[in-house]
Amino acid sequence: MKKTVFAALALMAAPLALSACGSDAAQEEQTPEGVGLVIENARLVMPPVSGNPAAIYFDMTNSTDRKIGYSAVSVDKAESATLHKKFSYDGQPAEMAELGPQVIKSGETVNFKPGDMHVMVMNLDESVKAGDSVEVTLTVAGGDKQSFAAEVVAPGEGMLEEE
Ligand SMILES: [Cu+2]
Repeated sequence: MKKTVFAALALMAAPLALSACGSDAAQEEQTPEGVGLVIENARLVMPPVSGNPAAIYFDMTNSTDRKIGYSAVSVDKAESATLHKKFSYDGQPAEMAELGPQVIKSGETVNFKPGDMHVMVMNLDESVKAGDSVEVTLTVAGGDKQSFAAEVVAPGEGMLEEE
């Protein structure tokens, strides 16, 4: 039913429909029912070497009028996952460390991105392949949870510059 309506609208507004055509499903906003964190561009980058950790990157915006603390993350089909950050100092090789509790302010956007914050994924199930999606769950202060889907991409496709 939805598709029929969309097709009819597209016919009436052909020039507009052209620009909307290119939108990739993975780029669409995932509006959570959860705690008011809006997650975009979530992707899990497979490790170049099987058995190594995978990394998840995403952009997260606090759409509420209060700050939100978060401290833990889990990923289905993985043994464990942690919030990580890559640090680099002048002239030193970059190092990663696990992050303690984090706070995202009202209206703030935090970018989990290569070379910076990421979710480190240990022992991802071998059945997971590029094109799949995995469910990522953040636990926020107070114990509420926020889940979102991350698209699985091959090594190199997610601007991987670590591991
Ligand atoms: Cu890491």
